[in-house]
Amino acid sequence: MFSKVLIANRGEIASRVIRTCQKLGIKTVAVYSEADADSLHVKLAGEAYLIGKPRVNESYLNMEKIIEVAKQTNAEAIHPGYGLLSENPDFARLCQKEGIVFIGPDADVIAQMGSKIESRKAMAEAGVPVVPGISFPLSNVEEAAKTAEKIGYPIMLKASAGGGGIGMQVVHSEEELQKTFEGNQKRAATFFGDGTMYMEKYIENPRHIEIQILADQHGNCLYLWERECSIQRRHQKVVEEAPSSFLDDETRKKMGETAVKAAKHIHYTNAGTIEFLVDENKKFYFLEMNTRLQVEHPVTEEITGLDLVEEQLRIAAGEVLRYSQTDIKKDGHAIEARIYAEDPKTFLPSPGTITFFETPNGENVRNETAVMSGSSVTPFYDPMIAKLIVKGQNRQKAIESMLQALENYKVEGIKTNIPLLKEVFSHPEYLAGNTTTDFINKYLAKANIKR
Ligand code: MV4
Repeated sequence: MFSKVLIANRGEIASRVIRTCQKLGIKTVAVYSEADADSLHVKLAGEAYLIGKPRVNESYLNMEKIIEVAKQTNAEAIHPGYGLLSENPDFARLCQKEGIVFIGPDADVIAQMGSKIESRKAMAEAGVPVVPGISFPLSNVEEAAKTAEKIGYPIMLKASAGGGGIGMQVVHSEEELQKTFEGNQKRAATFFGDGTMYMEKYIENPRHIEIQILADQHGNCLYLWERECSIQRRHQKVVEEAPSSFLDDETRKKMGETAVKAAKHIHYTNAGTIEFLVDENKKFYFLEMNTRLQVEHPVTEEITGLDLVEEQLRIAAGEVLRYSQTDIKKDGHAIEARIYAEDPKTFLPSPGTITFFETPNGENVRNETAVMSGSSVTPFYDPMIAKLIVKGQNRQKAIESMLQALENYKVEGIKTNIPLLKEVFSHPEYLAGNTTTDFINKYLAKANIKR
């Protein structure tokens, strides 16, 4: 095992990784920007180094600077957390070149899964169901129109380098395609530096269900069940739960085994997530693979009893997975709510100083946060300030605990989405498990006005 690890991240996830390192007796090195000098991850780490100005381009995304700190402090490995450099193949490659272990998969696998077209190709090859569509770039609108005719409208136009819904559009007719193709191509080129477009059949009212996998460097791979992440707004997840109330055990097992087949085919290592779209008939289709630890990993930890960061560290250090598939338990129901510093009416970020902060406690309540009374929320970073995770014997009990915990959650000085969360967890359609990806728009759009 490593004796010292650098955490190339900030906020709650940096604190989360430090906590597991401490549990395992691993020394920790934090890096921070000028805006984060008083942050919790800086206090918790064994050592902490200022790496630059508040803007991520001048600090948390400065690969050379982070590598330099790792070398100076003799850190043997870097945990990238999520976001920032976590899915940057250049950073993974640079670590490797400099003799530092990147805690994640191989750089080439990150690059392969970072391209939607390449990942679709690999998955189809592996025998994993992908959404009907094409796995080659569309060179122009004429080719797009011909392809759409074959697939059948409605189709979804997507950017191969895409993320966050940018360059992505549902198209219902050839006329609409003629109007929108080039605009999406341009947006993709601007945002991602790559205007490569492809298309898929549009799946209506899907659910977003993802499978957590763990793969060691010795060919062993496990699935850790699923998370349902359908409650989201503008591609920003708001609520995640495990298990999904929509899946039956047969589909669950099939999806898990499919995810393992996918991971083995690409020689995946470390923790990863295979995202699927699941239609009304429970047919599932590969959507994307995330090659990092995810924000919502705690719900999986709660039902399996595993520490995913510990497993990541062990895998990266070359250990063999200590479990077989039948050892992976699935106990109870866990729900995560993301607490955002945002105006619940306009959904705009609400930066400022948190004058009072108190999280709910209780046996079934877990808080992941790096803010406290007196912390400031700056506009430089993601507005997610905390995650509230609850566990219950079943979904209903977990929802009850969640509502109670939200009632006891105190944040003053800035606005948060807590009022929205309360509405989600008291909504009859949520209670009934009708959690499709349009939930917030469909059921809470009107409520937004008065909130
Ligand atoms: C889709 C889809 C329907 N059909 N693809 C949204 C994020 C991007 N990475 C993929 N997304 C979607 N792809 C086809 N062929 C619907 C979505 C989608 C969605 C997916 C997961 C979670 C929330 C979503 C919200 C809107 C649209």
